[in-house]
Amino acid sequence: MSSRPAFEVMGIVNVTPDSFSDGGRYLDADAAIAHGLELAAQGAAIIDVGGESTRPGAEPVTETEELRRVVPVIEALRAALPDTRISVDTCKAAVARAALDAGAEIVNDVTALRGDPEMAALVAERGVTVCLMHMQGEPRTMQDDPHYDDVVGEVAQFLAERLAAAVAAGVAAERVILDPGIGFGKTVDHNLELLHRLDELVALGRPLLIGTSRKSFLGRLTGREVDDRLAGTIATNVIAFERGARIFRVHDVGSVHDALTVAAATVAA
Ligand code: PMM
Repeated sequence: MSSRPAFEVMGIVNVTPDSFSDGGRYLDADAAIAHGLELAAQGAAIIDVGGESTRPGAEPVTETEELRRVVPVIEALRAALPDTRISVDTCKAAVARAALDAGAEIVNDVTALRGDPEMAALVAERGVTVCLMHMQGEPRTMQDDPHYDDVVGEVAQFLAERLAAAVAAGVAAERVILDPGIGFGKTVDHNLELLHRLDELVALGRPLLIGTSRKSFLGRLTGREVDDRLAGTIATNVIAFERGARIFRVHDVGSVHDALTVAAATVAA
């Protein structure tokens, strides 16, 4: 029983008016902080705090506004949760820098260090962990007509290249998490193919993060609205775990943590 494969649940706190499933719910700092505390109590090892929505069609947010949204939340969570890691979901180096100063220790950059020319140097200099995610296109237009000849091969190649670029910029390879970016410039079939062949991404040798939580492909498969996609979220996370993913970015931390605890126990049995 003691050799159970480890997993970590990353709980999502979106301090945004327009994220697709929880937009507007935690825009107020106190509500966001209370939500982060609740997710930690439910078993989140990491709390991911974001101040800019990356939903398809989302408009960019100014640096000042993003800082205003995330920094007080990170400061308060850091003070209240000494055993929980905090990550900042941003592609702006200035926001990442302020978040790290406020106590975050992971940078979750959905542009995989391509969005801001100063981001790679910042991550290298601070020696922090970075999540590099695949995205085809940019949030405003990424779902217009995504196309791949071989989605898994192309995502794997992209992640390998971004890992190499990070290392070339001075980031330790051991500090890198990789993420195929479910829903970022991908059709339903692309997302399913990535989940089906996840082992090809695990072979890149870095921990894999998966974010399927409440995403639209689950709605397309089940006919469920965004607040009613927990079963699909659990199914995809358990399958991703079984295929080698190790970090699970979700809104419904308690339920997914329970599901992964059971999945991990069966793997070890
Ligand atoms: N998905 C969203 C935002 N940030 N970060 C990573 N690393 N992986 C993801 O899949 C991901 C992300 C969009 O979901 P949200 O609007 O519910 O936060």
